[in-house]
Amino acid sequence: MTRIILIACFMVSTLACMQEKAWEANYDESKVPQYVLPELLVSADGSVMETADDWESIRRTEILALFEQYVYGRVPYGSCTQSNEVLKHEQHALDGLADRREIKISVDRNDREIQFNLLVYLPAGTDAPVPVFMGYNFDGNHTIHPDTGILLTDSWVKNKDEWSVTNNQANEESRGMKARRWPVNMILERGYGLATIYYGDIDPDYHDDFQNGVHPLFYGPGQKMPEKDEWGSIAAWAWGLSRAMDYLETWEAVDPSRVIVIGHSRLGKTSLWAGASDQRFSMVVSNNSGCGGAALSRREFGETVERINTSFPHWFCRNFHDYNRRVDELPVDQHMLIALMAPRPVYIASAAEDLWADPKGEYLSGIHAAPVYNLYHPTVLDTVPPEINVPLKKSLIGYHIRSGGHDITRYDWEQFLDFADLHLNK
Ligand code: GTR
Repeated sequence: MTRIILIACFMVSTLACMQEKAWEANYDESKVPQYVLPELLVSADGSVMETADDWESIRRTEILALFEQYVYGRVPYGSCTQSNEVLKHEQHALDGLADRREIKISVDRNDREIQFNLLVYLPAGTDAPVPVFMGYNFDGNHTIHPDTGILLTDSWVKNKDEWSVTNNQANEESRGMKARRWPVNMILERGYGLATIYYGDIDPDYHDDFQNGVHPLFYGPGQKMPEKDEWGSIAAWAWGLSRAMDYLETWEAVDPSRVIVIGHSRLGKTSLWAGASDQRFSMVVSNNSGCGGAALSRREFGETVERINTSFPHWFCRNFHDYNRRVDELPVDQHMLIALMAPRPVYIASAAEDLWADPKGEYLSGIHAAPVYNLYHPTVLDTVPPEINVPLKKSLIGYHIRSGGHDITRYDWEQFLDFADLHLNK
């Protein structure tokens, strides 16, 4: 009997394994399914949105609620106490180019607390409040620049042999290791500040049924994990950006009407959701954000909803998993996420070799969001994507497809800076 059960188990797991192996990403345009996108400008009761006012008072609210309920999850109700402490302040950092601060932000609720460190570089010696790019980093604030003044994070970090990080604790060897992705000096020289946080301070990026990070602060009595429509990690990271924004709003050296939220890859999904859910961000940048970010889910090109929910069960709310195999029934698609930024400038960046993120699907989201932008200003995007390395910056939906692979480079930042110069009245 036991033998039969064992054999049966073996067969089931072998089958499951074969099924797993059988999945292959589609990279063939001719195999993209026929799809119909959900209506952007028709409200749940069938009325057509004709003005920006209709959009803002009716449809925008509906769409935001749909994304909360079915994709990213809503932040649970209830307030927290937030306190901010400047841990370090150096007025002549980076050889006098920058004023650097690190601020510890603590959020308390239900006798629990999380803390995160906001690292901010502002151009030194400027009197007027400055615009600021704000976004998460993947490996700790100390990795974005060799500057020895940056504190090492105490939070859990991914192990990396090449940096000798083996016990999930940051070390000196990792200082500056991601500097290539963060052209701090150029950003400062162009008159912008840079604010960044290690995303693992808010919620470590591995699936633990939401026992660590910010989620438990919001559990009701006896609650062990978020409800099906409550936040996954992406919504938690977006929430963290809003808490950092709360702080920036109190700081006279920063212009709160010109804070640009930026992110690469999973953190690009995060910057989009932060920009959608918090309209204090005046410009939004998505770099190679792909599935669950700028790319249309219904194209199922490269990474799919099923694939992302399987590989990263903690990123989205559990309701999203119900659509793994019926993406065409999702009440939203990602062009609606881009539309939630309107009329603020939004920039979508793709990379030619980053097919997993579906560059064409990222561009199409911009095209299909344009009708909402058009309610405010004429916003026209060509139906075909631009050539590689030919950025589109004039309209409020900016776009480029860079040569090369999945990454955020100096070239990308140059375009984001130009786009901000153009649209944030600098
Ligand atoms: C990949 C994931 C992508 C993207 C990327 C990243 O493994 O499939 O959706 O988020 O990670 O964040 O680097």
